Amino acid sequence: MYRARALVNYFGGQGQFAGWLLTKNAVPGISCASTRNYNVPVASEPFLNGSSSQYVEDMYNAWLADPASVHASWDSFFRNSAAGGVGYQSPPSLAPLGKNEVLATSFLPALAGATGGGHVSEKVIDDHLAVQAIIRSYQARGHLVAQLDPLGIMYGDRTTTITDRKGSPPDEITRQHKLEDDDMDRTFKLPSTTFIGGKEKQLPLREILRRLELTYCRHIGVEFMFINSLEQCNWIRQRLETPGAMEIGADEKRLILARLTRATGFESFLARKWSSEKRFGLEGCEILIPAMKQVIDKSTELGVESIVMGMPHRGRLNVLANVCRKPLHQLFTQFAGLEAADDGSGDVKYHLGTYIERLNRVTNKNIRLAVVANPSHLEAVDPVVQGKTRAEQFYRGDGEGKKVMSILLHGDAAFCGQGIVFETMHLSDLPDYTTHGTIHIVVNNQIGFTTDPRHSRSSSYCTDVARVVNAPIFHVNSDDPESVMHVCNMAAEWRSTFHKDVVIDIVCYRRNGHNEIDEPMFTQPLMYRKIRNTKSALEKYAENLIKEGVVTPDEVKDVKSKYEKICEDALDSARKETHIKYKDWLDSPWSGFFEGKDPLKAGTTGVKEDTLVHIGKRFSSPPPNAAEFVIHKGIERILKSRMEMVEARTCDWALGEAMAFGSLLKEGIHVRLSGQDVERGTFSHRHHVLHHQTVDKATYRPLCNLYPDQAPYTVCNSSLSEFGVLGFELGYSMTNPNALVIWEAQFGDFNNTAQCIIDQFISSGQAKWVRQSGLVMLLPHGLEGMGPEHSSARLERFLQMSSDDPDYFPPESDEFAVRQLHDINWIVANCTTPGNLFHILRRQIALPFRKPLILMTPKSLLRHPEARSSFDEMLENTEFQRIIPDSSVASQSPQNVKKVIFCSGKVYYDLKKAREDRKLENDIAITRVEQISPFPYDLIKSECAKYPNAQLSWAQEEHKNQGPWFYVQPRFETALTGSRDVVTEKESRGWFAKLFSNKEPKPPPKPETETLAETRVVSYVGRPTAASPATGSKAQHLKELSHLLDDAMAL
Ligand SMILES: Cc1ncc(C[n+]2csc(CCOP(=O)(O)OP(=O)(O)O)c2C)c(N)n1
Ligand SMILES: [Mg+2]
Repeated sequence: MYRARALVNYFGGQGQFAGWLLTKNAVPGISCASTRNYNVPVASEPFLNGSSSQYVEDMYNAWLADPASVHASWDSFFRNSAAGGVGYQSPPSLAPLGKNEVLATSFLPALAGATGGGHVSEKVIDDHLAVQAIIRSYQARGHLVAQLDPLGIMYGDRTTTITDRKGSPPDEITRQHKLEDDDMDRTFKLPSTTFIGGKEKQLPLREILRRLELTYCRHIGVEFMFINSLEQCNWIRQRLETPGAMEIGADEKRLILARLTRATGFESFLARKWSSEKRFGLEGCEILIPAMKQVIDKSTELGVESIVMGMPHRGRLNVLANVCRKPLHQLFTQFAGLEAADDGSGDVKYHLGTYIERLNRVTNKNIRLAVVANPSHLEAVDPVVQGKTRAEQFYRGDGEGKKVMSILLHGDAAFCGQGIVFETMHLSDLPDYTTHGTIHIVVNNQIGFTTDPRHSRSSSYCTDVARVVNAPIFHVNSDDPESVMHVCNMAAEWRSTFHKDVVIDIVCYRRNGHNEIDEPMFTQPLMYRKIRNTKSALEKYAENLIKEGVVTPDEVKDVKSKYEKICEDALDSARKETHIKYKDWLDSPWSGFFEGKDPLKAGTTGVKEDTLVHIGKRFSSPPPNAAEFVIHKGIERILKSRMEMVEARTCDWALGEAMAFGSLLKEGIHVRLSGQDVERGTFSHRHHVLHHQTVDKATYRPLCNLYPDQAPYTVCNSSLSEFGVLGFELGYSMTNPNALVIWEAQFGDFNNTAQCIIDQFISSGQAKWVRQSGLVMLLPHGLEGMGPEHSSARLERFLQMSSDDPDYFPPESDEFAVRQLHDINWIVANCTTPGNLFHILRRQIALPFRKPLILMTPKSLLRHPEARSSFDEMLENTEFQRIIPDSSVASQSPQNVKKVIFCSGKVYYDLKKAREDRKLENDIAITRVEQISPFPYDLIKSECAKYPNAQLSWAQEEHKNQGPWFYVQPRFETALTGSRDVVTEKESRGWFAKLFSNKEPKPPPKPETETLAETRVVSYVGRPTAASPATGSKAQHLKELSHLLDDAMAL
C-alpha cells in the first residue's frame, strides 16, 4: 500500500501531512466520516478517498507552481504543513454520528498489534486510506473488468478479476495502490461509503476485495459514481453491495425460467413455421422478455398503472406476444399476407403498435401497455413515446409520474449513433417535458447490421449518452438471468424513488444475421464461430437450475411443450382468419371519440361576441394583483394597444391566436403550445407569459386565467431541438383528441431538422398505423430579405407530400370541404388574416376526425396594419375561408377584369399595394388561396368562372421550383377541366379487388368543363428557379420583389 505513503512523501517528505491527519483524527469524539453534503462528487466523498486525494494532490502541485493560484485557505494549509505545523484543525463536532459512521478511535480495537498502545500509527492511517481508495475504485471502475460479455470477446483484452482467480485485483481497479500479501489478512474498518460489510463494521482485506469483486466485477458492471447526488450513489451502493442482495428464491427462479422458455419458444416457433420471413428475432437476447416483465412487475407493484413503450425491430414480435400478451393468432395472421379489412395502407409487422389492458398476474393489478408504432428510422420514436407518456400523466393528474411511465428499448448501434437519443434525453428533466424518469433497455448484441462497435462508436460504451443526465447505467451479462433480474428490479425502484432516467444495458449477442435471411459469417466470422458454439441462455439457465435442484429436466421439457401447444393452437385459429385489421394494431385508441359522430359533419367555429370581448379583455389586462406585479413598460404598452383593439372590435395576429386558444379553453379543450421561445414569441408578438420585473420566476399567464372552469393552457419554451420536441408534441397529440397541441418552429426552415418526424409520422402516420393526430405545426414563412435561412418553411415539401390527387376533382356537394379534409393526410394552409387563423385553429377541434395542420405563419404580417380582422369575421355565423375572393371594385364588374391573380400568404399585401399604386383596381382581381391543400377545387373553379374574360395567374414570392407552384399548377388545370384519368386511393383498393375478380376497372370520369380547358391556363408569376430559398442580399431581394410585382401587374 504505497499510494498514501507516496502522497505523504510528496507533501513534504517528513510526514507533516500525515501528522496533520493524525492530529485531526486522533481527537476523541471527532467523526472521520463524511458529513458533507455538497452537490459535487468530490465534495461529497470522505476526505482523501480516490478522487479527493487526487484533488489535494492537484492543489498541491498548483500551489508548488504558484501559491497564488490556489484559494487562500489551501495556501495557508500547505504553508503550515510545509512548516511542520498543523494544516487545519476542524472544530470538535457534537453532531450525532450518521448511519454507517464510526469514530476514528474505533479503529483501535481492530488494529491491535498495528498500533502502539492506543496511538494510531502513520502506516495504519495510510493503509486505511488506501483501502478506502480501493473500495471507491471498485465502485467507480469495477465495471471495466466485469464479465459482461456472454461471448467473452468484447472485453477480451481486459483483466478479469473474479475471485476464484489467483493473484491480486487488476490494475484497472487498484491503479497505483499496491497490495501486499501481508496485508490481506489484516482487518480494516469499512468507510461509510460501502455496504459490503452488512452489519460488520470491519473486515479482513481479503474479504473486502472478494465482496467488492463479486459486486462490481461479475456479471453486473455499473456506472454510477459520476452521479452528483451522494444520496443516489449510496442508494445504488446499498442495493448492490449489501450481502445477500442478489439472492432470490426458487419460485422466482422458476418464473424466470418459464418466461425465458416462452421467449425462446416463440422465436423458434416462428423460425420453424416461416423460415424465410424477416422477423428480426431475439435469438441471443431472449432474456429481454423476462427483463421487461420484471421491470413491469416491479413498477406495477410500486404503483404504475400504465406503461408506454417504444422499441425498434429487434424482438418486437416477441415483446408484443410475451410482454404485452397480444393475442398470438393476431400476430400470426401478419405472416399470412392477408388483405386488410379496414382503411390505410399498413406497415410491416415489426413496426406496428399495440395497446392492451390486462391484469398483471404477478402483482394482481390492472395494467395498460402500449407499444407505439414506429418507422424503420431507429430511435425516432423516442420523443414520441415521451410525449405520449407526458400527456397521459397530464390527463390523469399524475404530476410525479407515479402512475404512468415509459420504457424505451434501443439497439446498441442506434443508441449511440442517433442524435435523437441525446435530444430526447435532454427533455427528461425539463418542467413541461419530463416524464419523471424513463427506463431505457439496450439490446446490446455488439453489432449493428454488419458493423461492429469498433467502427460504430467512439465511446467506450454504447450507453455513454445517458451520462449527460446523470442516469445510472447497469451493464449486465445476458447469460446471467438472475443478475439481469436484479438490475431490472433496481431500475424500476430507482425510477420510482428518484424519478430519473436509468439504463439497463443487456450485453448479449445476435445468433443470426441482421435478419433471418442475412449471412453473418461474411463479415463477423470469428464472432459467429463463437456464437455457433454458445449454448442459448435458456439451456444454460435450465442446466443451472437443474444442478441447483430447483427444477427437474422433465419440468423444463414440460414448460417448453406447453408453450408449443399454445403457439400451435393460435396458428390454427390464425389460419381461419380471412383479413387482417389494422385497427388491431392501434397504439392510441380514442375510445368514444368517433362513436356516434357523423364523419362528415364538422362543428361550427364562430363564437359569440361576448366571448371575444371577455377573452380579449383578459388577454390585454395585467395580473389581478397588478400593484404588486411589476410589468415591463414595453409590455404595458402592448397590453394597452391590445385593449384598444378589443374596444375597436378588431384583432391583430396575436389577438386572433389568443381568441382561438381562449375560446377552446372555455369549451374545455386543453391547449398546449410548445417550441423554442414560444412564450414570448420569436418575433416578440405573443407575450403569453408576463414576467415580474423584480421577482425571479414570478410570472403571470393571462390565458390560464380566463375562466374559473376553463381547460388548462400550457405554453412552454422548449429545448433547442426540433426533432425531439416536434416528436414529443406529436406523441402528446396522440393521447387525447380533445386537445389542441401545437409546435411552433423558431423559423419555419428549422422544421427540416425534424424531417423524420414529418415524413415518417405526421404525413404518413394515419395511412400506416390508422392513428390520427390533430397536431398543428406553426412555421414562420416568407421572403422578407432576411437571407437564405429564416425565409422559407419549405412549403413545397409539405405540398409534395399531400396525398390528394392533382388530377381528381372530387364530386361537388355540401360536404365537399369536409370530405376532402377527411380523405387527405394533412392540411396545408397559409392564412392572411387573424380571423382566418382563428377559424382554422378552432376547426382542428370542430372536425369529427383529426388531421395534422401545417400552417405557414407570418413574420412582418404580425404587425401589418392591414392584417387585422374585425370581430365580425369571428362571430357565430362565420367560418374558415378556404379562399378569400377579391372584394375590391374589380369583383363588382367581373366581366371587365383583365387578370385574376391567385396567391397565398403575405405576398397578397404586396400585390394589393402594387395594384393600388398602379391604379389597376378595375382590371386586376386578387384572390387568396388560404387553404392550399386539400386544394379548394370547387371554389377555384367558381372564382375562375366569375371572371370569364380574365387571364389567370398564380403569383408567389417563393422561387419557381419552391412554394406552391408545382402543387397548384396541375390542380388549377383540374379545377378548370375536371378530373382526368384517375383512380383514388379508396377506389384503387376496390379496383384491385375488381381486377382479381375479373371485372373491368372503373373508367375515368368525364371532364366536366372541356370548353374552358381549351381556352384557359394559369401562368406563373414569381421568382425564377433557384437552389437557395432566398438571396442573402437585401438589395437583390428588393429588386426581385419589384420584378415580381411588375410582372404580376403587367396586362
Ligand atoms: C436511422 C436509421 N438508419 C439506418 C437504418 C438501417 N438499419 C436498420 S437496423 C440497423 C442496425 C441497427 O443496429 P442496432 O441498433 O445495434 O440494433 P440491432 O439490429 O443490432 O438489434 C440499421 C443500420 C435504420 N433503420 N434507421
Ligand atoms: Mg446491435
